[in-house]
Amino acid sequence: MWLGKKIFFLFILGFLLLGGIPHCQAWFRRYRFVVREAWYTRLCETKKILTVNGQFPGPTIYAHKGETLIVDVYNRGKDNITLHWHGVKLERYPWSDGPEYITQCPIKPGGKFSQKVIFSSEEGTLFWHAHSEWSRATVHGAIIVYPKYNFGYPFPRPFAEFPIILGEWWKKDVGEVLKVALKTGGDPNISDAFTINGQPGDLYNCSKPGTFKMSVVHGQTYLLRIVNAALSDILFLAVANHQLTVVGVDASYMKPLTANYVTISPGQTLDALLFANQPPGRYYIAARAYTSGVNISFDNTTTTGIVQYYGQYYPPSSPPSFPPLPNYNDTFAIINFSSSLRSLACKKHPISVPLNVTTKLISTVSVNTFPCPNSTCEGPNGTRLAASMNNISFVNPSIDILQAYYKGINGVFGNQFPSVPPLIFNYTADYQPLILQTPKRGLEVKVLEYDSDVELVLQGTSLVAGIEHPMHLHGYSFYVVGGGFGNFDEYKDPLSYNLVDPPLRNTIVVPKKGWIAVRFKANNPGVWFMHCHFERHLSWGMEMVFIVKNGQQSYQTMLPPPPDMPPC
Ligand SMILES: *[C@@H]1O[C@H](CO)[C@@H](O)[C@H](O)[C@H]1NC(C)=O
Ligand SMILES: *[C@@H]1O[C@H](CO)[C@@H](O)[C@H](O)[C@H]1NC(C)=O
Ligand SMILES: *[C@@H]1O[C@H](CO)[C@@H](O)[C@H](O)[C@H]1NC(C)=O
Ligand SMILES: *[C@@H]1O[C@H](CO)[C@@H](O)[C@H](O)[C@H]1NC(C)=O
Ligand SMILES: *[C@@H]1O[C@H](CO)[C@@H](O)[C@H](O)[C@H]1NC(C)=O
Ligand SMILES: *[C@@H]1O[C@H](CO)[C@@H](O)[C@H](O)[C@H]1NC(C)=O
Ligand SMILES: *[C@@H]1O[C@H](CO)[C@@H](O)[C@H](O)[C@H]1NC(C)=O
Ligand SMILES: *[C@@H]1O[C@H](CO)[C@@H](O)[C@H](O)[C@H]1NC(C)=O
Ligand SMILES: *[C@@H]1O[C@H](CO)[C@@H](O)[C@H](O)[C@H]1NC(C)=O
Ligand SMILES: *[C@@H]1O[C@H](CO)[C@@H](O)[C@H](O)[C@H]1NC(C)=O
Ligand SMILES: *[C@@H]1O[C@H](CO)[C@@H](O)[C@H](O)[C@H]1NC(C)=O
Ligand SMILES: *[C@@H]1O[C@H](CO)[C@@H](O)[C@H](O)[C@H]1NC(C)=O
Ligand SMILES: [Cu+2]
Repeated sequence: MWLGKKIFFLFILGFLLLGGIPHCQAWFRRYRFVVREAWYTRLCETKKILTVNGQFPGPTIYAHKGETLIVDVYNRGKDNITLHWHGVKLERYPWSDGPEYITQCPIKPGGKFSQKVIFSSEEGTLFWHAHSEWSRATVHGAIIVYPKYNFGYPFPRPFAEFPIILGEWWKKDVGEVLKVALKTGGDPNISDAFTINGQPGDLYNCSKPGTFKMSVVHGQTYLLRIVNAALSDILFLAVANHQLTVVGVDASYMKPLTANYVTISPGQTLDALLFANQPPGRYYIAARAYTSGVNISFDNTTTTGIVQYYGQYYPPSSPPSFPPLPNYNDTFAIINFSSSLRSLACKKHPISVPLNVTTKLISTVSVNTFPCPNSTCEGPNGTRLAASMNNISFVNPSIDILQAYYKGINGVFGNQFPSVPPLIFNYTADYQPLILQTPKRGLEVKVLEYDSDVELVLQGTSLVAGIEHPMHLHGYSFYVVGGGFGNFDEYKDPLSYNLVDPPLRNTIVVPKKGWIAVRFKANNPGVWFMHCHFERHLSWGMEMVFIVKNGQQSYQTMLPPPPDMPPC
């Protein structure tokens, strides 16, 4: 500790002597992220994957609440790349946000971009990931945001913490999987394994030696920082003989929720306490998919890690016990868990749910199809699979929307994203007329006035294949005030909203044939992406963009761009 302080002091002294801090520029902690390929062996096969610093999962970023960091991103790979700080609001600074062609053009091979990551209200676990095509399959890592210095957690201080990063592994190159799917118009190949901290675990071939193990001391409490970085599946996770107490989601604290299992969708994060209070031994952590899709193939394998107690116990060689997990199709298990989450909503951790909504929006989220010449595509009935919000299947521009907006370049995007579905129909009916199935292609944003109080209802539809959608909003967290099955009823349903202690999240699962209502105050000016966090749905067009205008005051306006924005 002392040595560390001395070295730090000498460093600062040297820094000042060697020219000092540049004029008017604060000093920030920096991370060096080199995006490059590396060889990895999983499931008995060796292949090249894209990584950051050769690591899979990538390096963990540590911050304290309210801190600003700089990540110097070097692209030493063969393809364009962008990086996104998932759940970090980046107040007034969308320039670092990362989604390709939304807030920046990609970092080309050989290029570099120094991304300023501005933390504000986030506290808990988040993650960072690539935001171009499917590269986030292997380019991701945890972000851990500690309380401010000299502040504690709103729960007993854990003895130690472990990131639990859930991922998905394809034996084939993921870029190739996407390319083939987009070419044929069919469903992309399912993954070959799920992973915990990069390892498939004992139940897969050739995987036993690498299985992730966390060693615990009997009687102590551990904080699991769980991230779902998978591309295609909502997951159930449980630990044999142990319950988990969820204390935070999406870097926002929750009232403690003790459960036998947790559910987590792609894009979501959970902070959960594990009490090492069982007889010393070895216990499996296991995770596998949930799906409501009928006749949709999915990866039904199970990834495992091991909780192993320090000390001696017999027989040490017996296999660890296995936790019960809900059935693959147990919708109740998913809904019951996520609707049991409640914000702390106390004096120290107050909430501010918008009560006087000024902007009401409703958007459908649908899987769709486009016709193919001679019905030669591999989607249903020879069509090409697609997806949409309010019947618009999003088309990427060739220069990023943020730049176009900031510089006033016309013709890049339209501002006519509809506030309500363009056609009222029975969204959740068992059978839908084929004529409704084909969306429009377009690029329309929704412009929001600064400080408007927004309510957004996301309505799932049963077009093509009704399935759930984990919807993620950049630049904001939102309060999840309501949700249900069937069609949203604008008169009846708001009566049962939770405006007292709704969970604050950045990603929420719209249930199959159901809806979700969220609220947020549009007080972060910029260009902010909203999309399904199932990667195939994103590739098919299930996304839209909010432009939040500047406010009147200088502290309510977007900051200027950095000098090194990647050129288009
Ligand atoms: C997709 O899966 C099929 C059948 O298992 C396999 O033959 C094909 O090589 C896979 N293609 C890609 C790109 O993963
Ligand atoms: C493991 O390998 C065996 C033999 O090659 C094969 O039959 C089996 O399907 C594999 N299991 C998994 C989970 O891949
Ligand atoms: C629903 O979840 C709560 C909180 O985890 C739990 O107490 C309750 O038993 C669950 N209900 C059912 C029927 O599983
Ligand atoms: C699912 O597939 C089976 C066999 O192909 C078929 O008989 C059944 O009708 C399908 N169900 C639905 C809901 O599409
Ligand atoms: C997983 O899916 C495969 C292929 O559909 C099937 O053969 C297998 O029985 C399933 N396994 C489990 C555990 O459901
Ligand atoms: C879920 O799967 C089980 C076992 O495969 C089946 O018996 C049950 O009918 C399914 N439930 C629903 C709601 O599809
Ligand atoms: C709600 O908003 C409207 C429109 O901005 C405003 O006229 C009204 O006074 C507000 N009501 C409350 C209680 O804030
Ligand atoms: C579609 O089918 C017609 C008649 O079989 C054929 O003449 C035409 O070349 C086909 N077009 C394409 C794009 O395959
Ligand atoms: C498939 O296409 C044919 C011809 O356009 C149509 O009659 C039929 O209803 C379609 N079926 C489905 C399930 O889309
Ligand atoms: C919508 O479809 C559902 C499921 O088929 C049905 O129960 C409901 O009555 C329909 N609603 C209306 C208004 O037609
Ligand atoms: C979407 O727009 C297309 C083209 O205008 C139309 O044919 C289709 O019926 C619309 N579908 C819905 C669900 O609004
Ligand atoms: C990489 O990004 C540049 C800049 O936007 C673009 O011109 C180029 O087409 C991209 N390359 C690929 C393969 O997408
Ligand atoms: Cu989706």
